[in-house]
This record gives sequence, structure tokens and C-alpha cells, in this order.
Amino acid sequence: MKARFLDRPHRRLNLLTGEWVLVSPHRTQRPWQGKMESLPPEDRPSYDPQCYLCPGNDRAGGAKNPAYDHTFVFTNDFAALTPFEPRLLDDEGGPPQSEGGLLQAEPSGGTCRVICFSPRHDLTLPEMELPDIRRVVDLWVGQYEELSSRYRWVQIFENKGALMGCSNPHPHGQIWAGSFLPNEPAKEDAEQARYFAEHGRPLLMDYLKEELKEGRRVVEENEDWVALTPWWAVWPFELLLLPRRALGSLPELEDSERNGLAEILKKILTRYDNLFEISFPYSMGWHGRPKRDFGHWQLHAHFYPPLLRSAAIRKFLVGYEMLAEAQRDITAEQAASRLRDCSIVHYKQAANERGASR
Ligand code: H2U
Ligand code: ZN
Repeated sequence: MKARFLDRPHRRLNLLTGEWVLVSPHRTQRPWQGKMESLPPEDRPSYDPQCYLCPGNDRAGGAKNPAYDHTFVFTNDFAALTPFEPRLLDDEGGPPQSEGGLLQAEPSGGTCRVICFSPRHDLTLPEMELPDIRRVVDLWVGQYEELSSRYRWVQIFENKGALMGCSNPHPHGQIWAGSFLPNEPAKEDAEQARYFAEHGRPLLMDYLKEELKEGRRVVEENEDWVALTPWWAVWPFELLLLPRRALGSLPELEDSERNGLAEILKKILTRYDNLFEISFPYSMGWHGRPKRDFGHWQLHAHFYPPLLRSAAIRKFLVGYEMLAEAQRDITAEQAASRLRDCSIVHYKQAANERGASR
């Protein structure tokens, strides 16, 4: 690809969604007098009596958490998806239909769960020990296994940081499982199926091969996994995490691949935290094959962090992005290089070690 072309405004195609993104490489040099995010305090106690996720504490609605030692899962007390009630449809004679048929609705059943990664209120994934991150991986696998036998789409995700709307700093994620295929995976399914029909190979496997050949967007890799800033990234430091081998969903991961996943997670999330020396906010989630016979679908995880130039300046998806199309300010290559420059030793651990050696 010609370098000078990529220095000027251009568009890139998102292979997974079929949508274009506008890239404006030099826009980050503009002056900034807009919103500066205030930073949450970094020092948290290992147990917070007010936290609704800490072991032994009360939750809203009267439930009480057990004194858990590692991970803990419960059904969300304010679930966005609730079990399907066929009786409701029978009583009302099916979903409402407007006279001209333009106002459509369909039933949606499901369940929502909250998954606590650790009993420790003060930790985040990158600060946890590898065996404890592996426990989170196993929890994701087990939950996916159970819920995917009952639901069409199981969305495992983590909202991290107040900036992403996370209500509590206690390390946790969520699962929303529902009877329908939501918009984002539906787009990814269509694009992956189309490519597979044309080429007979999974789209993301061919894409990964190309990325590994070029190398510029690869941030971290090990024997089983590769983390890269995708060619079409929209969020400033977006990452796509891919297994090296063609596989569709989390339960297909071998034992060694689960260990490798824990290891690469610790590294990329440490790089994230080290970038601005803060607990880096993001939304991340797994996209696994929605049906067992979908050979075109490659398992992957997305990481969408909102921060752009510092711990205090975030990217807003507004204006042009809402009304026309997604746009980004630094290139995916610049972002990858910034992340590669970050240490894989967490800044808090480095500070502790400096303190201890004094
Ligand atoms: P966040 O990941 O966005 O912080 O969400 C935490 C979830 O925890 C949120 O979906 C649930 C909220 O509904 N919750 C409970 O299930 N019980 C509680 O007592 C408080 C919060
Ligand atoms: Zn807590």
C-alpha cells in the first residue's frame, strides 16, 4: 500500500461489516478546548462494604452474594432480556402489527448475567495473576456452552471504566443471551458467509494471514493468538483478538489455547493501561459462531476503547459519525505502533518495584 496515500484522508473497508470508515490521519493535531474527562481515583480497597459485587454483600432486590473465592455469576437483577412468555402472545394474538405493516415488532426472550472476575474489589483483569485470568476464560467457556444450547446469540462482554458507562469498578463482565441474532453479528455473519461461499476459506483466516505478512498492525502475538489493530479500526486503539487456527467458538479452545488466551489478555490489557498510565476504559466482547455448522465463522474478540490523545481526551462518535459514517483520527498503524511501544509490565507493578528497591 502506498504510504503517502495513507497519510491523507481516505476510506477503508471493514471486511466484517461491509461498512466503510473515513480515516483522517492528521486530525489529532487540532487544538482541543472541549471536554476533558475527570479521572476516577486509582486507589480502591480490596473489599468495599458498599459494593454490590464484593463477596458477602447485599445486592439490589434483596439477593446476597456468597463469600466467593475466585469467580461468581448471577442473573442480572435488572435484566434487559427476560425469559420468553408465550402466554403473552397467545393472550394478545401475536406481536402488534400496524395497519400498513410499517411498524414491526417481534418477540425477544433471553437472560442476562453478571460475571465477577475476582473477589478483589481493587483489581482489574491485567492486574490479576495468570491462573486467575485463566479462571475467567474458563468461566466464559462454560457460560457460553450452557447458554448457546438455549439461545441464538450469546453476547459475552465487559464494560470497563465509568467512561464506558460501567456502574462499578469491581472487575466484572456481563452476558446477554437472546433468542435472536442482533445487528452487529448479523452483519458479520453475512460478510463471512459471502466470503466463504466465494473462496471456500474463512474470511478472518485469510485476513490474519495478510496482517501477519505485513506486520504493521500486529500488537501482540503468541503461539495460539494474535492481537492487532484492524485495518478498518474505528476506535482510536481498537484491537481485534484472533486465534491462529480456524475455530468457531470458545468451547472449541484446547487447554493450551485457553492458557495462551489468558497470557495474551494480560499483555494487551497491560499495554492499554500503560498507554496513559490509567486503568484503560473499553468495551470488549466475544463474537463466536452462532450455529455449529457455520464453517465461515471465525471466533474473535473486539476491544473498543474510547480514549484518543490522553487519559482525559476521548473520541466522541457524533456529528459526521452519527449522520454519515464512522471516522478516525490516527491511523491503525500509528495506534499499533503506540501500543507496541508500551511495556508489558503494568505501571502500578513497576512503581511498586521501584518503591521496593529504594
Ligand atoms: P455494568 O457492567 O454496566 O457496570 O453493569 C453492572 C450490572 O449489574 C448492571 O447491568 C447489574 C446492573 O443491572 N446489577 C445487578 O444485577 N444487581 C445489583 O444489585 C446492582 C447492579
Ligand atoms: Zn467490590
